[in-house]
Amino acid sequence: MGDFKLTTVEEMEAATNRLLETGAKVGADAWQIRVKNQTPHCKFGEQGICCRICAMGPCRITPKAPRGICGCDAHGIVGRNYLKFTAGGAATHSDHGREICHTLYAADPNGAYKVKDPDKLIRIAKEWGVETEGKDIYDLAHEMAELALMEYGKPFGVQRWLKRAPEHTQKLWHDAEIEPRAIDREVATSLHMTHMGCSSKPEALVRQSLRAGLADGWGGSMCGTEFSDVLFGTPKPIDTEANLGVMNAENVNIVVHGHDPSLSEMVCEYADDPEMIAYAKSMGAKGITVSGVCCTSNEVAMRRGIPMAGNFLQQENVVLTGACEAIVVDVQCIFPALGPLSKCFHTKFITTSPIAQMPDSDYIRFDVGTAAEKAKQIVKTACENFKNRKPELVYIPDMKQKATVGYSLEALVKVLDGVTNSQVDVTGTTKPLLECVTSGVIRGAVAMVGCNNPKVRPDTAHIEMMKKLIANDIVVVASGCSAQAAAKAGLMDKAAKDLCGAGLKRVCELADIPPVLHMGSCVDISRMMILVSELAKDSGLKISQLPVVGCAPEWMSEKAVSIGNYVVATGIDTFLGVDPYVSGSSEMGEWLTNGVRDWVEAAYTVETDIDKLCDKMIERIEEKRTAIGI
Ligand code: XCC
Ligand code: SF4
Repeated sequence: MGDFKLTTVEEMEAATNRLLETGAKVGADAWQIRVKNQTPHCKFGEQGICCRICAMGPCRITPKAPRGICGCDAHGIVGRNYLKFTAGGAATHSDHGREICHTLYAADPNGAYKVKDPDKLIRIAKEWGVETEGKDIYDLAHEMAELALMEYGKPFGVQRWLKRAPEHTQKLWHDAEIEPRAIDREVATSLHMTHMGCSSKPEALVRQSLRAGLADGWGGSMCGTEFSDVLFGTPKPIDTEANLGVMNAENVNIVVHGHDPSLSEMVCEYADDPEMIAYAKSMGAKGITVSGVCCTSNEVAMRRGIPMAGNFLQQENVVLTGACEAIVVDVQCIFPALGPLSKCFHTKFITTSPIAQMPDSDYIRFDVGTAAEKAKQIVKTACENFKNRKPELVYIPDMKQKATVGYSLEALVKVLDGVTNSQVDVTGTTKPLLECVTSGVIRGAVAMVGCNNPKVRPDTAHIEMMKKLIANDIVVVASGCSAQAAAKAGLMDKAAKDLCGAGLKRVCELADIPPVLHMGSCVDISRMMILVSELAKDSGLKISQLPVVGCAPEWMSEKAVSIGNYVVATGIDTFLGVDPYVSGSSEMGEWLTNGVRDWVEAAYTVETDIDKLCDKMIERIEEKRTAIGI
């Protein structure tokens, strides 16, 4: 086994506790403290049976008051809340995708944003029936960006990307009337349906939840992923490191946090600039270290090998090291707590997006036109802040793991090519992977995604489940904060193959991959949707027949529910470790865990006991294998 050893959750917790001691010294608040203040949570909220969508309320459902003032029952209230939750997530992912389309529209061979993967752009253009012959690549980029932007508001027709799904899946969507039309329309329709006096029938609300989810995964998120690849390059396997130890006490530390790579790409660019490095040195530092938190981190890790400082519930920890000169954020999953927290240290909390403005931050508004200049300003500000560090407060836990990341679908197909006996005929398809699955060398795959949530001991569910899955020869593809949990623990180190069953271990050796594959940020779950689509097409099976399931054991955001809905709607059984506020309605529970199966051949399982959740997934994978006779 060599020297390889996973980092345990206990070790990570010990490091966090040491950082919280620093926090206590400077009077800092922390989520660990706030959770206590918020416990117990409101029971009505937890069960989803509180309604405040009109000013006759708020209404709460109790045995004595089974209906709100308008007469809506628990099922209607829970259903509307669930759809609103989904719409919030779909809007958020899709708006991120829209920003990327605008960045593509501004791409310029002499400007800050270039087309780094012209081949991919041409491939998508052909897919969309756009003439590419003899066209300047930037003209094509602008034309494609405009077409993509039209997908958000076109009056007629359904999403262009749906054509990527197997015909069977497209037919299911059509028959169930859940094909997403314009992306923004599905969000608006959802909010229309949940207005006072519109839908209160669970079936209708669940149907629209799936549709709004699909507008995200097969619409806005897919735009985000595909055009980010065009702009910044399609990820390829690359080595990096993960956990707080990637921060460097002698360097200027800039932490990028959020989701949109447009900003972080530029910050990384300038942090690498010799002029900036010299500037950092003139301030007494040895150099500049950029590291990341959350999905922005995943984006720049996948494309540049920028190390990952941590995931969602570690965002305060990076400031608590006392060695963070600037935490630069764009959008989503950013704790407002970073404002007051950064004031306890020398850290500059730099917000950059009109979408995510927060008190106690320095707002350096970032836009595509001024990207280069603003990124430079941010890096300079961080360098100048180095001298304000309080050395007595600096403590960076000596904790990091190696990780190989960057498994886009394109990269995955390529590396797995090496695993087959018949490599010549199957190049460029998922057949090698299918071969491993049908022969039983790999039993199946789990897509592990989503956040941290204090309701689950942070990272434990992600890490423990992954360990068990790979030991059972089930390959894991991961994204978002789940991927970072894996990387921090060491599960994305190729040496982690030693924790696998014999079959998966052999595959890891042959393909030279880790057993947990980093597929990117949360919008990149669209990559997973394309992967299963390709697997279905190449095998002649339905997506729902593949021994593949999805899992979000520690999820917390609206985006995660939107994702869950499109993963289920794509035909993949999805396992949740946190209840989506539906326990107050037996009908909603029944629709989500069973009823939707009639439309899309998949459904949810909610199980808060993590051991059981994992066993249920393994069971489901084995059931699917038996059903197709492999
Ligand atoms: Fe946010 Fe994407 Fe969740 Fe992590 S996993 S906490 S949504 S950063 Ni998306
Ligand atoms: Fe109460 Fe009905 Fe208004 Fe909701 S919509 S707050 S249940 S009266």
